[in-house]
Amino acid sequence: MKEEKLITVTSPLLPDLDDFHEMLQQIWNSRWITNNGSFHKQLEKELAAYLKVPFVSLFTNGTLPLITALQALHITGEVITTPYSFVATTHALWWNGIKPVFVDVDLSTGNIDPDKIESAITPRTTAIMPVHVYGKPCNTKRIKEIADKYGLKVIYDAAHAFGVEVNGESILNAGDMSTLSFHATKVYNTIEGGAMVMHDEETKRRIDYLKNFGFNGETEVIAPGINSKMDEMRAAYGLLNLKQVDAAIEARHQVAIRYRDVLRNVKGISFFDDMPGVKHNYSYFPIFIDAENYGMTRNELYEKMRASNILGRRYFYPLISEFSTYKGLESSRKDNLPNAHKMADSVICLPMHHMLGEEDVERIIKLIIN
Ligand code: T4K
Repeated sequence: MKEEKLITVTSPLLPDLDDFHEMLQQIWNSRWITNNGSFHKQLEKELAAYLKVPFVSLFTNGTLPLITALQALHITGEVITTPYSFVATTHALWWNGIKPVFVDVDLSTGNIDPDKIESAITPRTTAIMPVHVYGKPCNTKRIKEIADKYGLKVIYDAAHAFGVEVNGESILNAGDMSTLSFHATKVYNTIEGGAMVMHDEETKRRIDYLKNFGFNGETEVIAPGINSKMDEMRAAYGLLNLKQVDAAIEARHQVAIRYRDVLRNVKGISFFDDMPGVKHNYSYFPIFIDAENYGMTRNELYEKMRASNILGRRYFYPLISEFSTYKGLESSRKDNLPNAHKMADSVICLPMHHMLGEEDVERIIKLIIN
C-alpha cells in the first residue's frame, strides 16, 4: 500500500531563498555577523512597529528572555505560574533559583485562572508568570489588579502570542515585560530566536546590557549578564519573514475556519472559538477529546493519526507539574490542578500551518470524523 504523505503539526515559514541570499551577500560584504549589527537593529525597529509595542530586544531563543526578565526585575522567592505550558516557562524560574507555585487554569482559555491566584500568594511571592497559551490572551486586567494589590511583578510568557491584539492593542504591552519565541515551530520564526518587549527606553538599555554579558562599552561591566544576542543571519531571515507573516496567519485562519465548520458537529470533540475583539494568530489548533462521547480516547485518536502519517501533538501533556523536577512541589498535587489535568489528558493539537493544502485538511478531518 502506498504510504500517505506526512503531515506534521507545523511547518516553518521560510523566506525566499534568492532574497535571503541577497541579504547574506550584504552580510558577507560588511563582515559584520553579530553583536548588534545593522539587520539586528532594523529587525528590532520593524518588529516594534509591526507588533505595536514601544521597544523590542532580540534574543537567541524564547527561553533566555524569560530567564533574563526574571534577573532584570530581581525576582526571588516564589512565582505564581501555570502548569499548562511548555516546560521552558518553569525552567526559567528554576534556573533563577525561584520556586514555581502552580495555579490551575481556566477551562475556557487554558490560561491561568485569575480567581485562583490570590489564595496561592504567600509572603515569599514576588511575581506572577502567566502564559498566553496557544496565543489566547490571558485576563490581563484581572491579573494586573491582583499584582497591584500585592505589589507583584508580572512577566508574560508570550511565546505563542506573536501579533495577538485585544481591541486593537497588542497583548504584549501587558505586564512588566513579555517574551516571545521565534523558534522554527512558531507562527513567526527566525530559525531559533526570541525577543523581549518592554515599556521604556531605560529598561531596553538594561536588557541590552544583560544579553551582552553586562557590557557597557569596552571596559565596563554593569551587571552579571549572559550572552543571548541574535546574529545577523537570523535577523536578516527575520526581516524577510516579517513581510510574509500576515499572509501565513491568514492561511492558518482559513484552516481554522474549516476545522471548526466540520468539528462543531462531531460529538465528543471541543475546541476554542475566536474571542470577541481579539486578533488571533492561529498558532495552534488544539482539540479536546471526551472519550465517552467521541467513542475513542485521546491517545487512541493520536495513534490512529500517527498510523496515517498525520502527526498531531499533545501540547501540553504531560503537565509541567508532572515532570520529576517539579512533581514534589506542594502546588503540583493533582487535586490542586484539576482543570489543567483535564486539558492535558484530552488535548491533541491538529496540524496547523500555512502550507496545509485543502486536500491535507480534508484528509485530517476525514480521519477524525470516521
Ligand atoms: N514558552 C513557551 C510557552 C513555549 O511554547 C516555548 C517553546 C518557550 C517558552 C521556549 O521558546 P524557545 O526557547 O524554544 O524559543 C517545540 C519547540 O522546540 C519549542 O520552541 C516550543 N515552545 C514547543 C511548544 O514546541 P517540539 O519538541 O515539539 O519540536 P519538534 O522538533 O518536535 O517539531 C515539531 C514539528 O515541527 C515537527 O514534527 C515538524 C515541524 N518542524 C520542526 C522543526 C524544528 C519542521 O518542519 N521543521 C523544523 O525545523 O518543541
